[in-house]
Amino acid sequence: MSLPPMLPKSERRLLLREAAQLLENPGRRVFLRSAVGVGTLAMLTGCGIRNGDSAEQALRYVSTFNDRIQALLFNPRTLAREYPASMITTPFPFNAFYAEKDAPVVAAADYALEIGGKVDNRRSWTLERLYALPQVTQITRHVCIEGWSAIGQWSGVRFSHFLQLVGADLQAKYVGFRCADGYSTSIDMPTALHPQTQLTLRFGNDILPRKYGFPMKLRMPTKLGYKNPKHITAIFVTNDHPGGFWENYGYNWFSGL
Ligand SMILES: Nc1nc2c(c(=O)[nH]1)N[C@H]1C(S)=C(S)[C@@H](COP(=O)(O)O)O[C@H]1N2
Ligand SMILES: [Mo]
Repeated sequence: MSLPPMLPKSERRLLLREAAQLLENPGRRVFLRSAVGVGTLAMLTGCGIRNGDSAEQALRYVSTFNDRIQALLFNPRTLAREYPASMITTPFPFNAFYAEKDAPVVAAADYALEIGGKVDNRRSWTLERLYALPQVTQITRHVCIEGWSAIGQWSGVRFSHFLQLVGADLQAKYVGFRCADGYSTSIDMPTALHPQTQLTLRFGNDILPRKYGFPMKLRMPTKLGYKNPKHITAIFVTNDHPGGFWENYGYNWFSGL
């Protein structure tokens, strides 16, 4: 990739070195490997970067631009592939920012899912009420940015149905999630309304086990693993970009598959 002629050579070398360090981060590698990522970085470094701008800033521009492109390319009607039960991966991998033994212990009896932001009904949800909603099942592939994927079966409430039930403003831009382990993430409204986006209560034939996100997670076969929050305690609808645990470290926000 050629760097802008308006930067002095020493600056260019510095910028490249900073960029290389930033690209050690797998989230950034993924989006920059794509044609959109590389092309955009070249374009931005060619005409957008002024003397003194850091590589960090340049990459942030690229990532935000990339989010917009991905959102434009996202087709809310295209379904992710579903698999036969014979292809389910066992044992299904566990992943979190801590070891399996440290997964949060959430007491079913005290659980009350908080609803906030641009919704008509902020009443919290007990597990009993969530279990009573109509349930759907999917057998889909979960793809983790760390280089593994696995097929699993998840059941729960179609998220678009849930958003309608709470009277969410479906014109709002984002849905954010907070989790019992301090994790957080957020998604775009079109993905929230995608037919395979699921408020998951069961894994296989069991109640969602502790390690996989008891009592409730969001399952989306259209996004990378880290966009699928486990142990959700709060859901909010907003127009202010909420970010997320890994996203705030620079992982690409949209992360569509
Ligand atoms: N609350 C919470 N959700 C999370 C994570 C986490 O650390 N905490 N890790 C994410 C990542 S990176 C992956 S790959 C999946 C792993 O889900 P699994 O344990 O069901 O395989 O959970 C995602 N959701
Ligand atoms: Mo992941």
